[in-house]
Amino acid sequence: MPVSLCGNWDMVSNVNFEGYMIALGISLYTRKIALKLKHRKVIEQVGDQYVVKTLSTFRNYTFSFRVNEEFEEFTKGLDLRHCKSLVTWEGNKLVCIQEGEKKNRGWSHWIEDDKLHLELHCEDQVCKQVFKRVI
Ligand code: YOG
Repeated sequence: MPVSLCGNWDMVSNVNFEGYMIALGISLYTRKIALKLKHRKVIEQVGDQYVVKTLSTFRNYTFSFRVNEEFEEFTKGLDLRHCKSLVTWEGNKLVCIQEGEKKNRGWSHWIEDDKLHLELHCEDQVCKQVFKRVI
């Protein structure tokens, strides 16, 4: 059984978020605002259903899924795209593939050294985020 990702997590680093946003076609104006944000990740699990919230002072993004079950994702408040998404466990990593207009889009979450790690990728861009646990 993989280690639980559940909890409240605050961003401590965010490498190449700019490149990731450019790959998603986010405007310069929005990128300037988004780059300054510290995201909070709230991950909850009820039965086999996960709820992942990404919170910030600018916008929030919440979605839920069941592992191994494809779902329709709409990235409301983000790049406003529809994806067919699938989340699976690959070893200790929770891996999401977001199939849609953008090639090679997805993310993976894992815990390392008591920190929550997130790698976001789109086309040839990789963004690496690290979060520390908060109460
Ligand atoms: O995490 O998808 O935990 O989906 C990625 C934003 C910025 C809005 C943030 C708001 C991509 C403006 C979500 C940031 C750029 C820029 C806080 C990361 C789009 C718009 C919401 C993410 C996964 C895995 C959950």
